[in-house]
Amino acid sequence: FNSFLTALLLFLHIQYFGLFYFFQSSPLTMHPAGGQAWTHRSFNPEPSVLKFLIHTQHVYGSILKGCALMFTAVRLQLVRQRSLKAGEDPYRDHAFNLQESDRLGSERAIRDTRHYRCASITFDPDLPSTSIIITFHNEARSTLLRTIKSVLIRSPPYLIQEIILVDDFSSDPEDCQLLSQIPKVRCLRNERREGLIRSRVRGASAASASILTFLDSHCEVNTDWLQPMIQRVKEDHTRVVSPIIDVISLDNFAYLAASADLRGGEGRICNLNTDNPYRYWFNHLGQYDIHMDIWGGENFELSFRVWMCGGSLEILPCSRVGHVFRKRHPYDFPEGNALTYIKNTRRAAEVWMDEYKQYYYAARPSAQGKAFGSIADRVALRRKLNCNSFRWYLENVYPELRIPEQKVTYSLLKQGGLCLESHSTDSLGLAECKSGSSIPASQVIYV
Ligand SMILES: [Mn+2]
Repeated sequence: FNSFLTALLLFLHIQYFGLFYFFQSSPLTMHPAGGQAWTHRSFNPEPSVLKFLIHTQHVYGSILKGCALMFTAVRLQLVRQRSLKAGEDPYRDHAFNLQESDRLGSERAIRDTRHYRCASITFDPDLPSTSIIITFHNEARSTLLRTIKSVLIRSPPYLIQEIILVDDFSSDPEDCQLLSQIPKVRCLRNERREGLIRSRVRGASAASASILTFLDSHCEVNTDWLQPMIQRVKEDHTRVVSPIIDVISLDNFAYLAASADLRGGEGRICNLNTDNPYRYWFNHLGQYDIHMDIWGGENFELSFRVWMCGGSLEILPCSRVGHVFRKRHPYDFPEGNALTYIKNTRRAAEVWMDEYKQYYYAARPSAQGKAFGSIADRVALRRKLNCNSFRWYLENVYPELRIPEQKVTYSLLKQGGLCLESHSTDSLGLAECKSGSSIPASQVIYV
C-alpha cells in the first residue's frame, strides 16, 4: 500500500508541476437520436446535448526500477444539459435509469467496500501491465465513460497498458471514434453484430499486454481493484481471477457492497476476468467458444474449462468492481433471446458436462432438440488438453453442490416369501410381498 501511495503522490506532484500539458479538443458531435451527445470542450452552448470535456495530461516520468513509465491523467467531465421529455421512460433504451446515470456524470466517488484489512496488503513492485478489454453495444455514454474513467483514475497508471474498446456494431459509429481520443484508449468497431464472446476474442487478439482483463461496459471499478488480480495471476499464470462484483442500483445508481462470501457457480461471476499473463494460457485454453452468440453461457463454459483443464478460477475479496445488474436485456438478439441463451448453454453442457448434462436438460426441457451448431472443435480441444471429467469437477471443485437425485431404479429385497417394502410413507418392513410381481426378476435381490 505504501509503495502505491508513494507512486500516487509522485504522480500528483508531477501533475501539479505540469511537465507536459496536453489538451485535446474536437468539434461538437451530435448524437443522431438527439438524446445524448458529447464534445470535448465544455463551452459549446448547445443546450440540448450532453457534453463532455476531455482534459488530458501526459506526464512522462522516470521511474520504478529504472523503467520509464508513462503517467497519464485523464479528466473527463460529462455535463448533462438535457432532461428527458415529460413522459419519456428513462428505462426504455438501457433498462436502467438513464436520467439518474447522466445526472451523476462521468466521475463520482464511491465507497471503498473492501474489508478494512485489504488496504494494508502490499503487492510486488514489478507487477506486469494489462490490456483492459471492454466490449459494448449501444451502451449509454454516461455509464461507458464512468467505466473507462474509473479504470483510469483507480488503477496505477503503469498497470494499464491500454484500454481496448470493441464497439459491437452500435448504432452510432462516432462513439468509437470519439472514445479513441482518450489517452490509452483504442476502439475497434465490428462490421456486424457479433455478440460479447466474439467481440472479446477480437479485443484479445488486438491486445499487446500479456495479461488480459475483460470488463463489462456499465461498471465502476473500486479502489485498488487491479493490483490483487494481477498479483495472483503473476504468481501463477494458470489462475483466472475475478473481483467481487458489487451492485450498482439500476434505479438510483447507489453503489452497494456485495457479500464477500461468494463461491464459484453462483451467479455470473465471470463478468470480468483477468486472464492468463502469458498469453499462451488464454490461447492454450481455447480463448472463448466463438460459436456462442451475443451473450450468455460463456461464463459457465469458461469456468468449467479453466478448472477441468488444469487451471483455477478465483474470486478475490480485496478486489471490487461495481456492475449495473439489469432485469432485462435492452438490446436485440438477432436469433431471439431464449434461443441464443439455449444455444450457448447447450454448447457448454454438451462439451463439458458429460453424463451430468441430463440435469441441464431436466432444468431446461425446452432446450431439447434446439440447434446448437457443431461442437466438434470444442470436443477436440477438450481431448487435446486432456481435461478432467465433469465428475472430477463436481468432486474436487464444487463438492458442496447438491446433485439432484439420481434416476430412481426399482429393485426388491426378498427373503423367502417376504419382501422388504414400505408399507406407509414412514415405515419399512418385512412382510408378504405386495409389489413383487411388477419388479423384473433381474432387479430382485435375494437375501
Ligand atoms: Mn452487464
